[in-house]
Amino acid sequence: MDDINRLQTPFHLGAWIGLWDDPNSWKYGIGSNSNSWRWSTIGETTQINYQIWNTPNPEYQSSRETCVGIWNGKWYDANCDLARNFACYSVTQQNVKQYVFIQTLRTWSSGQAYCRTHYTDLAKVDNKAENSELTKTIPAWVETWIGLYRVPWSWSDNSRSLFKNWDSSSPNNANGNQHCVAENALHQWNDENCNVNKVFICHQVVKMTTTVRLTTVTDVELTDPAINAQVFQQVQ
Ligand SMILES: [Ca+2]
Ligand SMILES: [Ca+2]
Repeated sequence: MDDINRLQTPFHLGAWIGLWDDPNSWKYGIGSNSNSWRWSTIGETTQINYQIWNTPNPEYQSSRETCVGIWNGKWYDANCDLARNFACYSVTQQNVKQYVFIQTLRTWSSGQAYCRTHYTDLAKVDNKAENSELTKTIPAWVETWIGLYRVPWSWSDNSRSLFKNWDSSSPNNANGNQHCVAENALHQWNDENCNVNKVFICHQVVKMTTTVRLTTVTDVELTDPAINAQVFQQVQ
């Protein structure tokens, strides 16, 4: 809020700030940026980049969909709070993933906790063969959580602050194309279409210099460079 208070000029039509949900990181790829997809068991994406979306997913509807389910062999993003069946996996000694379909309705994170207790984690899928194996364990037309998720919104300068100041109706990803953030006259934030022209606010980090002024009472000759150096060393 100190930073917010430093933004003094109100802009009634909104001013762009550096928060965004770069669609190139999650809509068109598994990605490697901070707001891209991650596997539950490793907490990050893989270099393999295998994906099989049920288009138009992932679409991050209403800014609520950050967990992934599988349905008839294809993936979709959905609200993590929905109760769904889920798929766990464990790894054999031959390093082969074995998938287990759990026929109990749970939220994504509740399913994750169950899988971590009884197996390795929620299902991780790295290639087409594994996706087929997983699909075989799941009855047709049954929505099932897998271990893919993402943390949306990141800062343009790649800093890690989790602070948000959304207005009461944001973010909502209206029309499915609101991936950049502007602040209103009250300095509250709204997700909007990145292609709209707005004024914008930059930032830079200013180096602060501190000056210390000392008064000393002493008999020594302070103009002597050697003594001067000693005093300076003490002050440092
Ligand atoms: Ca979706
Ligand atoms: Ca919005």
